[in-house]
Amino acid sequence: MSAEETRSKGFSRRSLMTATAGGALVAGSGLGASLLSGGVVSKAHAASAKLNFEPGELDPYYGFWSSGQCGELRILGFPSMRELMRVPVFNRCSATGWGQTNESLKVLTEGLTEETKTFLAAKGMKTYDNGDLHHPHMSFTDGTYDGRYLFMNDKANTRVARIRCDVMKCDKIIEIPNASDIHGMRPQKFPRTGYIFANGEHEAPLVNDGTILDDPSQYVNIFSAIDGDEMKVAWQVIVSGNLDNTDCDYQGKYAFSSSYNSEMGMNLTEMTANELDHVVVFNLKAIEEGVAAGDVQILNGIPVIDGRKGQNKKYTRYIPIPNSPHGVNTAPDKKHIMIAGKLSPTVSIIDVTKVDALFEEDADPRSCIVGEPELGLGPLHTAFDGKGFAYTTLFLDSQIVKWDIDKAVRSYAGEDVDPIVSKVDVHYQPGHNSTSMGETLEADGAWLISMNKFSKDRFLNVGPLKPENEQLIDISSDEMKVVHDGPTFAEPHDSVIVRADIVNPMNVWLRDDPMFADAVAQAKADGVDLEGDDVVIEDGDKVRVYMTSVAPQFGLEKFTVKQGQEVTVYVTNLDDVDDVTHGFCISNYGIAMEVAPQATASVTFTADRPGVHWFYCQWFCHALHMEMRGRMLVEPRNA
Ligand code: RUQ
Ligand code: CUA
Repeated sequence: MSAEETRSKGFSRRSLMTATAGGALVAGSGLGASLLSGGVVSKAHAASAKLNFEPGELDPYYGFWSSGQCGELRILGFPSMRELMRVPVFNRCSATGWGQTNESLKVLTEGLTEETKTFLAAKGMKTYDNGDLHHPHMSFTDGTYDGRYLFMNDKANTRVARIRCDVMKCDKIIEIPNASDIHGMRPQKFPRTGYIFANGEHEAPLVNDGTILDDPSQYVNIFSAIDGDEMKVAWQVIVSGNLDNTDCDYQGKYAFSSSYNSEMGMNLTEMTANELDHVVVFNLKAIEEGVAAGDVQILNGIPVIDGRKGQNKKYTRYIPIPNSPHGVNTAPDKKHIMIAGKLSPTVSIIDVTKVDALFEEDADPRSCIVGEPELGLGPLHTAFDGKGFAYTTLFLDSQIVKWDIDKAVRSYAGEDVDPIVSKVDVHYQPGHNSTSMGETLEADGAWLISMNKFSKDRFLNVGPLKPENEQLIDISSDEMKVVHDGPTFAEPHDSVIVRADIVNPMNVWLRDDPMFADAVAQAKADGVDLEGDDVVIEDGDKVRVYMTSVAPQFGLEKFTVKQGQEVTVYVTNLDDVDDVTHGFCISNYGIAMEVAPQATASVTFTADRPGVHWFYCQWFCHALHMEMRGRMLVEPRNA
């Protein structure tokens, strides 16, 4: 059974438990949300108006939160802001064994370049230990979330990862060759995802092997389009200026990336010298045609197009934008894209229907700008309510400004109207903000979250390192109301808020899930029935220990290995009940992992410490959970 079929099987099983058949249909078939009845939307909307949840009451939205330097993805119930789960991605996780189990190591290593593997191996490492996860975004079909995947970037080690929403586990991580330090990242909105657009933020020599060092004139920046189904880089474009944030239109024609350093400066003075930086427009069809026609160089197996300023104008256009633009956000009106000025108090509005004309000879690159309202100091990111209003964070002013898109356009055209509706103070220095369903065609205008970089005096003092502060804002009326403060640990940059009916994870694993296909294959080769046999197989210097778990017992009360043998323990959790997760921890061996219902998890280590070592269940599963233990007996080598 293919991964795709496995997932659909999961979805159909879930649909039995799902109240809204429409949600399951969309999730399972990958069909558009156009199929969703208005009733589903308005039900969520009505439920979303309330903030206080009774014990046991479920939230109307999922919040998917980045965690910055922590490298994981967090799942919140929204708007209650209850943290529900942490999904390890670029980090190590003591609880789940992410970074230690064979299943997670496969995900963490298979997408690395050979060069990186060699570099890490020299340090005795299999994969990176850290990540810097800024931007989580869900896959789209027909302009709205489809509940299939979440994608996210790692700025620290130039990677992009994917989480399967049916099990809420990361199933792919790829390093992006040729690029340096992926920052802005967005999925294609239409017709579907499709591509994941990923910005290389920092400029470097295209072949970065030390031949070119302190010669910035030879540095380039790389924009990547990743195939989100295959998790492979489809093509790349060399650009002028660095790349910060990115988004794309609802036509499926263009992607847009902001550049805060069009100067290609190497220090602060150089980087902020120009009055105008730019946004790069990527013409997707022209680039695909260029790739097909072979107008590329192949670098690390990837077709790379030259889209630098003054090069082939078919592929890219550079739109001048006031100093150091940052956020790029597409409005649900299908027409406007907001570029936040950062050092300029303005947001520049691009009209996507005027972008075709930019690719004509001698076109004025600013002719697609239809508004540039002055909103306040330090505009960083913009969110939308689907009612014609935009909400921009003002980092320096510590405010959110609500403004009228139509009035901003009319005022740019000369009419005497003020686009600003209202402002609200936030605490303090907001970066990203997100509205409920706000980056989709189904933006519902119920809630906005302001992700503030500083909390200062808002909470009890915990020492010099302070939490950040996220503030929940009711945007159902013109006056925005801050209704909740939520401290967070480092550093949730960005979030998406997704209607709950779109997300339908399974309750237990399917036994044929691809996540543990390797374990299933090895067991088959060993003639072992994972769901019944508790055996130890000795294979030269290797030992494979197969055991089942059913609360409150492991299938083996002990197993014996010889010092120096390479041991792989496979634990299959036969419990088929919601929430009966077991753990497997070997004391004083640094081994620990999670084994969720119906999953198989495995870990490989060298038994280099002789003696009696208890293994125990490290996940509270039963009244006799403490008794769920056994012994690993390691015979000394010279005994
Ligand atoms: S960026 S605070 Cu890393 Cu998302 Cu704007
Ligand atoms: Cu099994 Cu605790």
